[in-house]
Amino acid sequence: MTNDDKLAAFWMPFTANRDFKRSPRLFASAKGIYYRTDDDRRVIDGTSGLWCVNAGHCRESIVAAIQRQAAELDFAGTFQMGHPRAFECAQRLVEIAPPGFRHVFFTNSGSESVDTALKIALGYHRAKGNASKTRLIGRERGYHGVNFGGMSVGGIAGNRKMFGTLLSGVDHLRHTHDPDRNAFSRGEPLHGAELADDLARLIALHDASTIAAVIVEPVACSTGVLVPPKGYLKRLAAICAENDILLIFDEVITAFGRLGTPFAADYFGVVPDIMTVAKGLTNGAVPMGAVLVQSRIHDAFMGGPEAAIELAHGYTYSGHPLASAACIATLDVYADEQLLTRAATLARYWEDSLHSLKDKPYVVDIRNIGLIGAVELEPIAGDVGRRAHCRFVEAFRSGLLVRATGDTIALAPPLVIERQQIDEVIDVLSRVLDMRD
Ligand code: PXG
Repeated sequence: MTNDDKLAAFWMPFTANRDFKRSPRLFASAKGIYYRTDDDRRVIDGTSGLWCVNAGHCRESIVAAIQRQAAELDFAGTFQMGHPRAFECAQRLVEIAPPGFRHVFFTNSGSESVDTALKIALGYHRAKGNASKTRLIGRERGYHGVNFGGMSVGGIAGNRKMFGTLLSGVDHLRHTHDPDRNAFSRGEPLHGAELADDLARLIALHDASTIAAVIVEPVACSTGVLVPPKGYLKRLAAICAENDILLIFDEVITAFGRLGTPFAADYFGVVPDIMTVAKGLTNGAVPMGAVLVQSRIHDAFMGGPEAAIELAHGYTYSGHPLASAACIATLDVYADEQLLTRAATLARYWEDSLHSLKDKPYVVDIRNIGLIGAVELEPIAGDVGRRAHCRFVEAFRSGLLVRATGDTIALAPPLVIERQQIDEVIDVLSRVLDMRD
């Protein structure tokens, strides 16, 4: 069998399949912040897998919890039945969530969390007697997964254009990226809080009585790491509150310590109505997502007959035993090693290290917050994305995993990274950025 034959069957997600299968990049194992490739090279994980392995790879206690659970209770549904781990898992999440988040709905991914959150928002207004509040507002350049709801409120053209008319009744805020005023900002950019007033424009256009919810990523990561301007999220939250519009924070990447606080909501001092999470929820070890809701949202559904199902929504694997066990073990590791706040102690070092790359060829911007970083390169005219992709491939060959999105190189190392390992990441990246084309 040729390489091509062996790899043909798996239609890979978000991948240039033909290009990949001509020269594949395969990992065979991982430990801590390092992967090993199938040809036994060591690669530093500069992206926590896909922004999910916050505590580092193959943590023994998480592995053991999954193994134990698989042997004890492999599956039990959570439709009109239950098993203790899912309840424990929800309770543990509520304990670390910002004030007022007392209820958790389980899903299996970020995309499912987003679609669930949008449905809860619609159901909430209907339950409150405001059935005309159905419009959903996303933001340009937002990424909320790939299901129809998330894709519709998402704002990345390439992810939308092939798939028809999407959901109706959706509009988008302007994105917040303003390199003319904010290039090379350290942390939150100074300029652009007024972009939150774009919501007032949409309210003037559609009327608040038709708008159910606004969904944003506190930090828009997939689109190339756009850090919100100082004051922007507070202003957005105030406009939502004044107009009875639910604010959904999509925290699929930002939750579980990425910014140096348990949730981005804590970092920005904004309490949304709903939060979506996934990824770091189980340290990436078993697929799981969740939607955290404020009590008043949950309670609005609880008014009907007690024997009636309050929310006609859920997944076969909502609160799956293996995922629940992985989640509990993950939250234990986060607590024992204080990982939910560790990024705060490294953020300044990370920031200084990243910004040392400022004068490398083609670099037009560097952005950072918590343990997230981005180096944006000037695109090759007529070939957007190629420059960053080439550096991604070269970084992998040189022993560093990064993400390339457009012409931005994104980084988000595991929260257990040490300073000298940050130096290692920056060293490799620095050499890769010296590439000329
Ligand atoms: N919301 C946000 C904010 C995300 O970042 C999703 C929803 C969807 O999650 P699932 O689990 O359905 O993939 C995401 C996922 C990247 C990258 O490198 C980002 C994501 C996934 C894969 C790659 O930018 N984000």
